[in-house]
Amino acid sequence: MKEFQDHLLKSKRIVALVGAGLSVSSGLPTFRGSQGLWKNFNMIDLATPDAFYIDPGLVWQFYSWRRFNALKAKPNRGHKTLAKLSMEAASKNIEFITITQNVDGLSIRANHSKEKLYEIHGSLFDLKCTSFMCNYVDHDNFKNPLTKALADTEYEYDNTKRKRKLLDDDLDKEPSLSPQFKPVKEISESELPQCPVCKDGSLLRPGVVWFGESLPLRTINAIDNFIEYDKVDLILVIGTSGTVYPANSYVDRVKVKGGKVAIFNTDIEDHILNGEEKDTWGFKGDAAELLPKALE
Ligand code: BJW
Repeated sequence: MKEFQDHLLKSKRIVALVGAGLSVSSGLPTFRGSQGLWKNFNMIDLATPDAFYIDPGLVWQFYSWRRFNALKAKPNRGHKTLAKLSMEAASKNIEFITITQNVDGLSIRANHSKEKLYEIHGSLFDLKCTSFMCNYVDHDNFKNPLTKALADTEYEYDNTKRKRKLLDDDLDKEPSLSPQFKPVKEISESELPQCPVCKDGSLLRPGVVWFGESLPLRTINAIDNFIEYDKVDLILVIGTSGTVYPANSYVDRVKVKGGKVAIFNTDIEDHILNGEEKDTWGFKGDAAELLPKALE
């Protein structure tokens, strides 16, 4: 930790690369691993453009459930530490950005600087039109439920005990994973969110990036500029398995230019923990606990 913190103090350009592990102590599940979302559901059936085309009612129930859980969750100390850094960086003469793969909106709710936050996989709270002819996007839509048909879905697959926990105010204190998603009913297209500007009544879809889709170009360009413009001294890799491209490419791009890496994860390979990976520190544990200790 001491060696890492010495480097942190000298670092002038820093990137935080964030994944689902950061929100675990807020009560949200990861994707992979034994408790992960993709262990229980086939991602092809839920998180691809084809899935939405085949069964938009199923996909909307999944995302309605995710929106509900994210709205009930609260930012944890890890989100707050990064948010604080984003706000104080300029006064410390540091250039700092957070690249988050998370769509849960918790970084923004922790008061992370919007300018310095790149939500590369979109947001559960943006809705966008499915028509190629239409650019309509409804940003920051926190309505819950989005339509009458989606109203009771989150309750039907929530057991009473868990429902009480979700509505409690102390998710920060009690890490617990969200209940399982079970689609409960068939919902027709006319009962789903509709584009208000399209005359042909196109559906709105969740504003997230599904497999096989391009990431928002402006966001990707801004990140590329930050990484390529000058050497990044340090990349903090927080709660991500690094399975998904292009997020997983940023670490190597920083390393190639001489930057150092600090990993915060509950699961870290031994050779990293033993200090055998060049220019890489590994801190094993809950990111919400580790980040305040390491960065404040
Ligand atoms: C803790 C913790 C605690 C637990 N504290 N840590 C073949 C076919 C089609 C596509 C491809 C293909 N091969 C490659 C591709 C590309 C594809 C890809 O990478 N696929 C791989 C799976 C192989 N990528 C894409 O398709 C992307 N698009 C693209 O590449 O377009 C080209 C392009 C690039 C650049 C510019 C322009 C164009 C799109 C990827 C979209 C990913 N979407 C999802 C779903 C988002 C919507 C939703 O949320 O439903 O994003 S998938 C899912 O994975 C989600 C996550 O953001 C992402 C990353 O997951 P993450 O965050 O790492 O979570 P986990 O669960 O994997 O890991 C959690 C970690 O936390 C673990 O390490 C735990 O140990 C740890 N942990 N508790 C700290 N308390």
